[in-house]
Amino acid sequence: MTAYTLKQDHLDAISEHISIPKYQRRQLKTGIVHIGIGDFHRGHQAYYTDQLLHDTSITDWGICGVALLPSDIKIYKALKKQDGLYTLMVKEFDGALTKRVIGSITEVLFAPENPSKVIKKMASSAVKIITLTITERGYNYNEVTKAFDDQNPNIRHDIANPLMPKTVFGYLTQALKLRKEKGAKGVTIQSCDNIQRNGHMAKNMLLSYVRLAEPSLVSWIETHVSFPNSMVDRITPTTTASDIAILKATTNIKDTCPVVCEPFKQWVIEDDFVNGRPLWDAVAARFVEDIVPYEKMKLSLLNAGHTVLGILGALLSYKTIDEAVHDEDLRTFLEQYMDHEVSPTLSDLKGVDLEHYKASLLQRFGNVSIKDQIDRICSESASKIPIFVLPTITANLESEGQIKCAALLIAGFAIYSLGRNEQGKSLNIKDAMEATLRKKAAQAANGQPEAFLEIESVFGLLKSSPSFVSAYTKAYNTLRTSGVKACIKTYTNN
Ligand code: CS2
Repeated sequence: MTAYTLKQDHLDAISEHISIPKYQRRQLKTGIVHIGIGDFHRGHQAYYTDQLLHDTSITDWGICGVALLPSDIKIYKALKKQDGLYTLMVKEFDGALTKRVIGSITEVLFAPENPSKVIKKMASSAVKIITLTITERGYNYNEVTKAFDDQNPNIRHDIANPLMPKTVFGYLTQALKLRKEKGAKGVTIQSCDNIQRNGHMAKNMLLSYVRLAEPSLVSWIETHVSFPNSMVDRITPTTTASDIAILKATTNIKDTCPVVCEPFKQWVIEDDFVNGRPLWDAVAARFVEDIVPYEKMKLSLLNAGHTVLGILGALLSYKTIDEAVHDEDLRTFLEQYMDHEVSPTLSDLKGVDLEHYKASLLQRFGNVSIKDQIDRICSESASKIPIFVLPTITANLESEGQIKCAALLIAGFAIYSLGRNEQGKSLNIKDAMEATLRKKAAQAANGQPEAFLEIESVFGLLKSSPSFVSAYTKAYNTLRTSGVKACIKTYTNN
């Protein structure tokens, strides 16, 4: 069978083996600029939009994908070569693979190569929405001061070089300034990141930047730009060489950047769009007035659940989330954490069957086909823990609720940060805070367990809570003396 590189001109040739976009891609107008064209965006928002373009005759919601960071060059080049096309490989529970070519990304730009092109694109009047998947760290929020980090060298760079920005804030500011000057309509900035009240976060951080860099723009933004909160959910493991090979072997497609994902997907969005929006609700996205309870549920159960399985699973030498959740002891421990520590903090959640949600998470984590990498989950834990786990601990400390499982998790993270698991194998710590984590973990192992809690940007003021410090120290010492298995067993037997 002749193999074809995935490209617009080859779509007909490959359509015998895979479902392809049937809509006229070349006629689509770019209505959305998306920053951050990684797997999460391409497995989720770009998929929903592709589905919508298929099901309707709408032509004004093509996506321009922007690769913002110099390190995004690889994905930019791959997508550029493929005319924005890529394959979505959905790994079903029964092992079946559903494949489809996604066509909603119709343009791709590499910001470091041509900043002014990106700014002009974001300012074009056809563009009505700018969406963001820039990761937890991308918001430049300082957990200690609870404010925008204006000392970040890239932020200082953008203030000094407004037309050659490096950060998302520099780009957005220039684009909004241009829109204002042209008298263009307002625009919606929609965060799709795993952050509680992600729209508020985007707005607050952007306005903080604008106050420093372009103060006269503040009031225009306040009246012309909306920032809906949204909850985005679909597990997208890192694509492996074997996924690419399977794709080639089962179709005649050479695709260097397919996305792998689970069948489940969910998108709940606050309906606050100043300049129109796609009918994503026609393809099962949900528009609601108040997103906060949904976000809280997802972040504190799914994402924190991943962190529990990831950190403790890594210490036990597991490589994938399904292996970790199929360990009976670990699963029971996770259930305890969810039932006794997270659920009580979600009492304002109405109209969602929490028990069903938790059960479905265990099933999703257990999907043996997707093999979600523990390395992926543990990466950047220092920015994930404050969002996924800390709010639960803080709420329980306030209400005198249970904190012992969370304390064990943090103690596990202190041991993980030593860089070796229980079998002495080295762990692949991928974290912007790696040096600090390792330093504090070493101090902890040297007879001062509480030293690890001094990393305020991760643990906030937990070090000043006597009940947390005591639960954490107890867990730390038990983990060190008895190991993860024995420790979680004692925690779940009581
Ligand atoms: C994961 C998320 O990165 C992580 O720690 O928990 O990427 C998770 O897979 C997605 O949020 C699922 O929607």
